[in-house]
Amino acid sequence: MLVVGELINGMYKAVGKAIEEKDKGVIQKLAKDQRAAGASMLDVNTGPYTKNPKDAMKWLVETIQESCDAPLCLDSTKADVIEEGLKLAKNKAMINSTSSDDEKLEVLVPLALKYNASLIGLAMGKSGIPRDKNERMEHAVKIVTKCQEAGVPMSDLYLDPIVMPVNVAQAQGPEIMESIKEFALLCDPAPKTIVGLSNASQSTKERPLINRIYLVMAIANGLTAAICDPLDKLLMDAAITAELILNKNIYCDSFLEAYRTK
Ligand code: THG
Repeated sequence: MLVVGELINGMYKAVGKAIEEKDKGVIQKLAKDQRAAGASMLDVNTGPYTKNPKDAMKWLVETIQESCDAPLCLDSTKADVIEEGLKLAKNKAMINSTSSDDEKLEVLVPLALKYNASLIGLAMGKSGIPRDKNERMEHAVKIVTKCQEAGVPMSDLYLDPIVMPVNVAQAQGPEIMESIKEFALLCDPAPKTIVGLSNASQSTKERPLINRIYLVMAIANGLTAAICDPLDKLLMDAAITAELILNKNIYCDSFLEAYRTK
């Protein structure tokens, strides 16, 4: 599974403060620690309160790339903020994200092609958060079709069912699991799938437990990538073990170590 480290996000108080004060040390430590813990990519999100998100994105990308060579997942609701990151990214980047909204697709699909970036497609449109699996499928079909027409390979498309907190949207759990399974059936070769895992446990008392079980269940339904906290070692161990049981990786007694060495 592709692990995208979630910790460089202005939503976290310490990160928001580091962005404001241009404190490189905080960001570079988060980048290195997440890499060392097994993140293949790093999510980069300036957070909701940044006054100048374009400058913040530029500073974050430069700061991260001074300290490590991780590919970046550029996370913003604004296309111009994402492009600021794309211009600077040294490795193949990921665009986080488009929705099925035409205005979004018309800007972000060409951007993915221009920079040879992969693209996250949120299964939602203008009308907001999807209510069930059928709505998610409708949005996903629209995104897949648009990408196929434009020539974005399905191996570069990550469909996101939009994970909702289990405490306020408990009924969405099964809808989301089913969506992950059915996204992969939309075409052949199949698009990939991704979730923002920590959404699931927001404002709950058992965050690590919910995240770990949620991730294992999503993997069992075919999930191929997750934006999550790689510093939660038990979460990472759970993901590696789930993939062992699904025969996605080599069999041996020291499979955790073997996976990490690889
Ligand atoms: N899909 C996609 N991208 C995403 C999301 C998604 N990017 C953002 C988010 N969702 C995934 N990343 C996070 C990062 C942090 C948290 C949740 C999801 C989180 N933060 C603490 C909180 O809100 O309780 C912050 C607490 C603090 O201040 O320390 O939970 O779904 N494509």
